[in-house]
Amino acid sequence: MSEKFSFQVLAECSQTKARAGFFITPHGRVATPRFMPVGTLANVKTITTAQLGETGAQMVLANTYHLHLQPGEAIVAKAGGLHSFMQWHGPMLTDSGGFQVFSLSELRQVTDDGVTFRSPRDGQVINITPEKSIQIQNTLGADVIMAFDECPPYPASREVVEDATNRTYRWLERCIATHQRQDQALFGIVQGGVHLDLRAQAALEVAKLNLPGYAIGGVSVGEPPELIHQIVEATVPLLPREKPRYLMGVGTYREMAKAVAAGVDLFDCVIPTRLARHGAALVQQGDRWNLKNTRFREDFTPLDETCPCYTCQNFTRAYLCHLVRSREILAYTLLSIHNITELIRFTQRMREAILSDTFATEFAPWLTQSAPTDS
Ligand code: PRF
Ligand code: ZN
Repeated sequence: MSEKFSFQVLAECSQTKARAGFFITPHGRVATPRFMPVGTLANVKTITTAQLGETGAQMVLANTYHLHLQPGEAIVAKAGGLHSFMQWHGPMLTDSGGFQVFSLSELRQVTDDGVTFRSPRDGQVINITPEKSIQIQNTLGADVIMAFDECPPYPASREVVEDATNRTYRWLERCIATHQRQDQALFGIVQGGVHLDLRAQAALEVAKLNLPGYAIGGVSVGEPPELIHQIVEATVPLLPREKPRYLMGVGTYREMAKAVAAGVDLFDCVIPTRLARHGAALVQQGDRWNLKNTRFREDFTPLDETCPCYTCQNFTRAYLCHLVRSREILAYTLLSIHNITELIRFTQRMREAILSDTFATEFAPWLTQSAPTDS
């Protein structure tokens, strides 16, 4: 494992805890900080893998929970694994299914053994344990696989959060014991809800296991954004400097900027593709434009003059407005390409600013902002 994965810190900001680096995987390196697009079912919704490559994406996510239900990991393995199945030849990460079982399934029951739930597809009763999640992820074959965790809802009683945090740790030990492949890196996940003492306990315990990377889970589940930052700022310093840190499910400008300032390297979120499917574009400064708006009907300028994406290089706001109003599928494709490019560019700009040690001044407007403008 040690030769196949490494994390190099290239530069550290002199005024914040931000760092720029490279996360090296068997399918290539990821320049950090970086946003990772979500390809739940081995595709990023409405765009082709070739288009995905042109957005600047380096590492792409897929989901254990969804792929286990359809088409099943055996079929992905027969195709030669996830990379070959979806023809993405760069780094990939699979989420463990823990979070998705909790957010998507009905009638779920959690015990120390694992989670039992009814498949939303066909009502079949399914059981996923930490061992099963790792076996599925070993079969799918992403470069990074995630520990099977329990993400408590918000709000939840302290007792519920404490139980979930402790169970997540016991599950992590079982994930480590099950994990077989040397060409896959297993990341641990820190839970702990909004309780900073539980976060600290979980971070210290997980950090001791000497894993190739660490994630902060259980945030952005409905709590006020200020709490996200308190949690991130309390957790990150307890994680080793020389390993990548991944903040799960966060992808708004302000939250990413503040997390980068605290020392986070990787992000994922469905926001860019979900907004696209609602006819919305992410524009600089974190604004969201609804392209259906009549103000765009005769606007023959690109969405963003400074954006290098296929959409902005070729089409006008008027064209996008027309496609959205006509509910053409191409609208969602073109907006997804732009929105993903835009979020990756934002993280790339942070990286460049860290490398030239201008991050703290250049991103000060985001770092000092208290009210969210984009969530
Ligand atoms: N755990 C896992 N995946 C996740 C989360 C988590 O807590 C979150 C929380 N924002 C997003 N995705 N396994
Ligand atoms: Zn664009």
